[in-house]
Amino acid sequence: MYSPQQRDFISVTLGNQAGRNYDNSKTWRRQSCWRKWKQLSRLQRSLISFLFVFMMFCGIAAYPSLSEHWKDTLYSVTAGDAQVKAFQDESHQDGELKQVKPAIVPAVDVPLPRAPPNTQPQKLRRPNPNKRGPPFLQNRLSKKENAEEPKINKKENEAEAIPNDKDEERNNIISWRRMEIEPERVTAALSDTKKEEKPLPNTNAKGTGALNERQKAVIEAFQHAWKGYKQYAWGHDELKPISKTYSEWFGLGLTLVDALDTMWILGQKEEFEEAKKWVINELNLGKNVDVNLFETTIRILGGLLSTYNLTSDKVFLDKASELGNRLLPAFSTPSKIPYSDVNIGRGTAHPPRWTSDSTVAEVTSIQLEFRELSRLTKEDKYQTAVDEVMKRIHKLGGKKDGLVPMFINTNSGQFSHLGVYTLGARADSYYEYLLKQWIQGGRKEADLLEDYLHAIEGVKKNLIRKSEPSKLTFVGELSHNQFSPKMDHLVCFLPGTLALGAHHGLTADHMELAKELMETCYQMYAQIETGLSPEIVHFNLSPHNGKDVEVKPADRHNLLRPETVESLFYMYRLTRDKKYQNWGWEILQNFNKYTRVGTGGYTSINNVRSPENPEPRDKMESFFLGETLKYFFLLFSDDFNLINLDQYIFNTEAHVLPIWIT
Ligand code: DMJ
Repeated sequence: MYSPQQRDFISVTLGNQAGRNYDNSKTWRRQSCWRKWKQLSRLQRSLISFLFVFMMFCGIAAYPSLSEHWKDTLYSVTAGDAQVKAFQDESHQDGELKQVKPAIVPAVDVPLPRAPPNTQPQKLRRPNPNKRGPPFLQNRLSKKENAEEPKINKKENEAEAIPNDKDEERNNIISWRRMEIEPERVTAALSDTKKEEKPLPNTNAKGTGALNERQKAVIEAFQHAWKGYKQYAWGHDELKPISKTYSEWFGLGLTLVDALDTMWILGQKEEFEEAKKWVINELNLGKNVDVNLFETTIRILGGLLSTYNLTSDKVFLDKASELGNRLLPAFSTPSKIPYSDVNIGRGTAHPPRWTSDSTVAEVTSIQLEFRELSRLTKEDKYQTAVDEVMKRIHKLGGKKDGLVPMFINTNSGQFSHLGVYTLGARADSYYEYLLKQWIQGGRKEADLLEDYLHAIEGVKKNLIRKSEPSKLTFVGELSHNQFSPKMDHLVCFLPGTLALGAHHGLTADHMELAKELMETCYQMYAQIETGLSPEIVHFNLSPHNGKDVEVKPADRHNLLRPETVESLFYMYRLTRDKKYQNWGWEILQNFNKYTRVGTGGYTSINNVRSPENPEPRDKMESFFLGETLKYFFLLFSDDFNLINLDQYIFNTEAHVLPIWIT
């Protein structure tokens, strides 16, 4: 039992003495303390002395870090005060006091490097999962208002802000086998963005002011296409506008999801809301179905991520991460090169039935989406899986001057069917994604840039020729050292990609090549009877033949593909030459003339050489809404802030992803 007399601790009472008036006299305090001290036992006095010395010692030891902390606290409170005050002022405006925001530590703006300064692995800038709003908005907020943003180490930022001579040198010119990246060639738009505070980028037509006639024509075309889809194919993959029914590929509402961000950009609010409800209530990602990893990634995952980035509506991110998880089994292969097909319901993956190969373009054109998913979810696994593919392909033998074969084996991890090189089907977007990943990551990943530059040199050396008689520059193919003057319409992504690279600081001759190839892609439409390009053309190399462009009977179809319009969009944005808009306008009119179906929708056609009977194929591909119409709309817009190319990149299905601010 505890007895009040028995004390196993020392009590020191320093309070006022009862009954004595407190007069705050120093003499009284001195005398009183001394008396108290004398009354203490020796043990008590020693202990107090020891405690006193100990505390002094601790105080001296802790002084440096405490003073830092005090400085920081003072800094943050001071900086935050201005904003708290501003908020309080604002709060009072409507006459009532609102809750004051907590003190805010201002984040420091880290400039986007002008050239790839190092080869360090890319660090993701993790967003706060609870934060909403398009990425640029988030970055702006983080500067001023985001109290949860981790405080950036001041010293680190000072070091970045004041580069030493060597850093400056590295930032100015990077050599790659005698090739120079010249930052001064970065177009005015990029430099301007750094200098002045630009308004928030517009992400839909509502923010752009008046629409011009051509943009209105695109909206009308979209509404017509959507009308057919809604009436005859709602929730299914593709519209068959002639037979007024639908076709199913994966059973995931491919057209609907592919078109979400187009609706947003075109300002089709009602349609967007309706489609969003379908995504929430009907989109079943757990169904027992084999899907193609690449197509599902670029169209559905890309579509969901893009829509999330534009709208900040978390429902799209949730769906995207569910899909990302369901696609991951594709990467469980002996070589880490993913299988082409995955059953999203069962979580099993496999190559196509006839081979254990995957297509090179397919395994190297899923990176932008998986990397962005990692950034948004803070889960590394998506990025790790796709980065591994790029690392392996970077090191792989079997390339020719940076050009890759079309197939890769999922068991051995080696290229297969060596000796055929093309920028068309099965390889195209490998090149596109090298550049775009480099841009997405803040232009730091040197291997990507090196592979891209090497490949473009390989294209120039092995695949570029001029046709006769008009000397159109085109990209042919190489098969076991034999040149073929065959060019897929798919290759028409290249002028846009080259121009984008030049805009981000690569050499000016990329832009020159882009201009020449753009002219060629336009001629692939202009020289054809319907004014629409066939799927594949063969260029004439003989000075004695009359025409530059030849079309084989099997290649006369047009699938409403986007690549030429896509490149026209980049070329107009980056050169401001109106001829690109005019060329696009001609093409849109020809789509309306030969592919529009009266009852709703557009159809691919079998014969671009027959204006009398273009032979409708009865299918509207999802990319017509996801890509072609979106690029038309952006091409005709003179608001260069509508999906600003310094803040966003497009995936290969025209879905909008942010460039990371690193
Ligand atoms: C789209 O799915 C993508 O653009 C892909 O990169 C190539 N094929 C179609 C459009 O032609």
